Amino acid sequence: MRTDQAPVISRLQYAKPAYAIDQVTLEFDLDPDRTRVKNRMQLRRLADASADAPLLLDGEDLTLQSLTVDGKAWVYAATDGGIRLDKLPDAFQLDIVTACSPRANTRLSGLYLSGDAFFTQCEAEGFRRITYWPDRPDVMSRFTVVLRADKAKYPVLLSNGNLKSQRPLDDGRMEAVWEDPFPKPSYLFALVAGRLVCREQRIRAADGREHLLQVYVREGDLDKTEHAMQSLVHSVAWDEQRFGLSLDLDRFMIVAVSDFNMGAMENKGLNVFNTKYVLANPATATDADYMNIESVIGHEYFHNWTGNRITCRDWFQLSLKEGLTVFRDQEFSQDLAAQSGGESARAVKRIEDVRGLRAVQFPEDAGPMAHPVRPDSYVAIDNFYTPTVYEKGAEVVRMMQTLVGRAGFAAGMKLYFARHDGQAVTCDDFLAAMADANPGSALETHRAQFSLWYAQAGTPRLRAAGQYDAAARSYTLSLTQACPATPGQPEKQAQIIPLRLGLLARSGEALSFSVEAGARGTDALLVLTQPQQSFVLHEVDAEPIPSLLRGFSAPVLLDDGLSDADRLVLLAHDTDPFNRWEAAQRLALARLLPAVQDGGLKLDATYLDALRGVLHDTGLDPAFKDLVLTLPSEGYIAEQLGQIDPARIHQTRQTMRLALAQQLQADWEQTWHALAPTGGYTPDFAGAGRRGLRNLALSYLSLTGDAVWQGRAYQLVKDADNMTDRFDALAALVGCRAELAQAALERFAAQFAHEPLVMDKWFALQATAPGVEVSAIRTLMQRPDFSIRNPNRARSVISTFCQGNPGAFHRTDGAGYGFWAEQVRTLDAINPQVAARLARALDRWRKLTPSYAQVVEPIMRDLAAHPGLSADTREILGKALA
Ligand code: B3K
Ligand code: ZN
Repeated sequence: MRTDQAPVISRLQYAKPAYAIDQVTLEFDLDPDRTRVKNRMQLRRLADASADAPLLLDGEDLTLQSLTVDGKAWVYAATDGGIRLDKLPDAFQLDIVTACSPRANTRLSGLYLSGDAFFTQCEAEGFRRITYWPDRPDVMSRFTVVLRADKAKYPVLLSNGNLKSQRPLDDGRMEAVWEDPFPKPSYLFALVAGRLVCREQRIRAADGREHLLQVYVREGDLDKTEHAMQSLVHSVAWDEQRFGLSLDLDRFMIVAVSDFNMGAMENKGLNVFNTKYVLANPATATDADYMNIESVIGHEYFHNWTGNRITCRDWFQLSLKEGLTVFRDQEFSQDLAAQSGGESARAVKRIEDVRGLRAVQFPEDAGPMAHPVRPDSYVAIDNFYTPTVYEKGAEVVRMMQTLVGRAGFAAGMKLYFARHDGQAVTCDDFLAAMADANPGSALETHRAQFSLWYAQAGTPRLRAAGQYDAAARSYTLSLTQACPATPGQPEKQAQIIPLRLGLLARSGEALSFSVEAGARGTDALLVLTQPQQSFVLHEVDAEPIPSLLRGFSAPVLLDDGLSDADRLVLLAHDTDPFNRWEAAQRLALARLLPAVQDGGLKLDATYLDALRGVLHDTGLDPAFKDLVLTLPSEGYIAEQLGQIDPARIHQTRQTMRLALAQQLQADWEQTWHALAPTGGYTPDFAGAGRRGLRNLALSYLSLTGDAVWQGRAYQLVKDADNMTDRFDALAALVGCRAELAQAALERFAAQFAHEPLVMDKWFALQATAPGVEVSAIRTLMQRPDFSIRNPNRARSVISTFCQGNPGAFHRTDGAGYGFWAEQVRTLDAINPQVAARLARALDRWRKLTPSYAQVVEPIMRDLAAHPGLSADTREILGKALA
């Protein structure tokens, strides 16, 4: 058990393991209250370990029944969090028998129950809750797993790898034996046992090998598995085509579980998924759900190579697998979107990813939890599955690709596998492979500087200023970079920043230019390496408007010094869709920010005309228009301000939404009619884009208070043939506090009472309602279908309110904060991982204006002083209050 004084683990303390476990056989006698685990390991002391090196085994919440070395009882000593064995032979067999209680395991880490079935979650440190083991990713072993359980209750028995045998036992139980041919770290172990059904498909891969793909769900959910299976088939094909990486197992299984701490888990050959990222049919899932399923299935599948075949040496290297795999799933989704929606679909996907990065990672990088992509220390590693490790980590990998090109990146991946397949390695090893495969590239030349992206926390700020010399036909771009101090890192060094850019004439035409003599074009990549650096662009025929950081070529905050007029040109004409969207965001911020500070929002005709221009541009995808016409989120607006008054931000944004609704009413109406569905529902890029924009129109039109439009929304809640339209219509009514909202909510709940994932949306929608009171949140939590033990349901109400509804959560009377503290405490006793995530809702309280901050502080200090809080939650609160 972790104690109050849980130690800080430092990256530089890394020491190699002293023993290897070449082979292990685990025998499980599965029982909800007392599962017995017989663990037989073949160990050998490693060559560079000293002869008296102890063997350290982790163990948590286990009852130890017996322990023998080569068949003889052996003395062991208890350590903080496990046991230690001394005076061991060079090579030996270690047998350990333990018991654990899956039913008592409310943390959902280790072996636990969901409904009547058994599931495991071992990453990062759950395996130690199953058996004693050196629970660290650099110990890789070959696993054989024997599962025994009551045949009637647990007819399906699954583990990693290949099924070797299955037979009924005399006592009414069933036994299954699984063997994983690949050595793996303990965090990739999994077992599942229960009443499950599966969709299966056989595929023949490009190399001719046959594979069996299976998606396991509870009875009754089989009609929601087709999209998951299709996504898996696409994932297998994509990794072969793009990176030449094929499936290395005969059988690949996905299992859906409704009690799960996060999205999904890449256990070797047996991925376990939150039902949210598997189950979908048009009646229950939205377009966004379909998209997310595709991307999470891709993500977990891609881990098979980037994570499983090559894994992390220690948990500080987490981004080695996560940043790289997020990059891969982003590329996968872009490629798939482009197959059906062309290049503009790719851009839409990129904009969505950047929007996500800015919404969650930038704030993290600017707050008390700021940490490098490769952190230097942690108390609870589960607290470091963060947007920085994942999303910023993916941007770092993307910059490598930008610097060496797509072919160069593929060559780097090849070298990475040639060097490290089967090993547990570091972020440096990945960077080295990329650089070595691309001699002479900027990445290779500046490799040491590039590694600062892994080492330095904080979002670099980039300032750009341009000067045109008409006589010389040259444009000089002066760039300055600086990175703010973050906890433990007062000083920063200049980083390498790839900056893609183009130039536009005032008329909107792309201007060509050359960076070096000879190569004239309309787009170029500059590589900034100095704190201050100027670049001269030649052969520029007119004073340009620069379009900088195209495609968001680096995860930085850019001050481009452009005027409103410049941005209007970019919005109307930039050939880079990302920067067109970015121009719209900045134009909106230029109107929102002064209004948050001084009140009095003014929307000028030029701005409105520009939006109109986008809305009616037949050359643009509806999905892109949807992004352009959606205002920056309250969180993103807050990030632009020194001090945050969440209520004012909310009111100002609502005022601007209402103004856009009213001033563009005719345009919204036209959009709504023009995008009427033409056929049945398919969740493809084009269809989703049309629905997205049409439903955005509906939400604006409902906001005007017009009874006709609210009536139309109600009608859709009643009769839409798909969940996207039904739910968006419900959200439109709830979002404008329409009188019809209550009736619509009730009708919806009655219809979907037996669909937990749909009800999660229903709960979440009410938790984000403008102005919702804490008492209404408590009422939701009193419903019989609310359970704080189910992470999806707890998050749908509690986290959504505390993290997704800043306008209602932050109140100067502290009602929201008191509720938050109470829920963190309750959840912490049940499931520290979920509690610690919720604790982060207020980690940036110091940025709030004093009227809020003064109220938060005592509540947070009081919570932090509560004895018995988990190390996870304590770490978050400690950093927030430091
Ligand atoms: N690797 C898992 C995350 C495990 C989280 C443990 N707290 C899912 C993923 O990133 O693919
Ligand atoms: Zn991952």
